[in-house]
Amino acid sequence: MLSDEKPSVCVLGLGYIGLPTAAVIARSGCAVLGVDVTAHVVDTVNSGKIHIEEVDLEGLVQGVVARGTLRASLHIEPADVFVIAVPTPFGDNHVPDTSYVMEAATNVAAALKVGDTIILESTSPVGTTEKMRDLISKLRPDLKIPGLTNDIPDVAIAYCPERVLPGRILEELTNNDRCIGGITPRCARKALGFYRRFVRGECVTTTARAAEMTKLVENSYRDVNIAFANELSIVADEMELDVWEVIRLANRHPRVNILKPGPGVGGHCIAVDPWFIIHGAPNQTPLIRIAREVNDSKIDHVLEQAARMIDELPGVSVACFGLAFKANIDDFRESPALKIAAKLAQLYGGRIKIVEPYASELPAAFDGTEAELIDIDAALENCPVMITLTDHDIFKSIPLDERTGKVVYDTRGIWPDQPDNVQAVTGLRLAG
Ligand code: SAJ
Repeated sequence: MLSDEKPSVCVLGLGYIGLPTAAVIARSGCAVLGVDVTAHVVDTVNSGKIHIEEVDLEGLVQGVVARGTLRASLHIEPADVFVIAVPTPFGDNHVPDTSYVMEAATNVAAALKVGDTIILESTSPVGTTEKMRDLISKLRPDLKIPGLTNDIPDVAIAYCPERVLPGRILEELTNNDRCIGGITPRCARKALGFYRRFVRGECVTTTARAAEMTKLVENSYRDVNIAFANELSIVADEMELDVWEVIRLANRHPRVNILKPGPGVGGHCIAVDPWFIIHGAPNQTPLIRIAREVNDSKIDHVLEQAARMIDELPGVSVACFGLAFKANIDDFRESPALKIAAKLAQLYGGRIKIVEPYASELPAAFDGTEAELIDIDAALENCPVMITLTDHDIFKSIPLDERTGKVVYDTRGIWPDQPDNVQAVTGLRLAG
């Protein structure tokens, strides 16, 4: 392949990152094959549709599938560039599980030819790209592998983390800076040439290990900062202060920017990635570990407060606003909102009503409970108690006169105008 020719690309994993990535690469004119283990995902993509919710993604996928630059399959095929975007969950005791990455690398090894580039995008513990390289070397002894040969290697291997924010994926895929870590500088330069085809942000090269750590550090930085906000909210509850007002005032300082408290931290990234650093350096990470624990324990704090409020108002219906882990998306993975609402449903049965415009039915966590999915209007008509768990824009736009007289526990601070006689802040102001 000459450098000005468009490479053929194979993207392994068509999830929240892999599918948008495949579509954006296909838009740049490269022939892309998306590979996934789920037949439903493959069929959906091949029919020009998508199985996830993401702004503008369906139109893009429809276009590139219609043009023939993107197709999906259950099986890998030879390509010039392989991009691995499979999940890296953790197992028992928060030990990172890289088995999906290694499985993908095994499949790639079978399809590799001289001149190919393999790029890992999945969030991974430091050293994973080298492990992947070692596996490929074992499976393909006929190839000269970077870092293990004194000759010019036959293939390039690099790590390039995704950094996109759900809800803004397409824009951020194109415009964010990328950090590209090569097993060798030559590998990094090869991968750089590929990303420059579809990334407008700056692409910076480094080592694979530094790039792996950079990704983990970004999400841990956010987790630690959210933990600070969550701890403040618990302190404010104790001191009967409005945490939102305190944060607003403190943020007027030119060098202070406190994030927002909430019911806990969710999603498959920020609540997971810090454990990869902790696992790699357990004795050097007290701050990162405690931040994780503070954010996880915020769920229990909210549950306790909510239960106290509900117990003081026997018999009334309670509307939980939101199940998604963050605003304006349909993603319920690792969602504190979902965990809290499901626990309340177990405790209070049919008194609990769920308002979630991004769900067409209640998730499995509610099986066996009598909780019911209702719309915003029904909640405002029939539920004297309202608990906000997700800050969807549609909830924010409910005006004060529709909330007047309600008892509100607003864990997200979406209704700052809620009068004092109800629960306008994370803390409760119940009589006694
Ligand atoms: N949250 C708060 N308070 C805040 C901000 C967030 O409670 O002030 C909560 C959210 O409600 C949510 C969780 O934190 O439950 C995570 O949300 P998020 O918007 O901070 O992040 P994600 O998980 O959607 O995406 C993150 C991003 N990383 C950073 O901002 C450093 C994104 O850029 C990454 O690409 C993504 O993780 C990933 O895939 O790793």
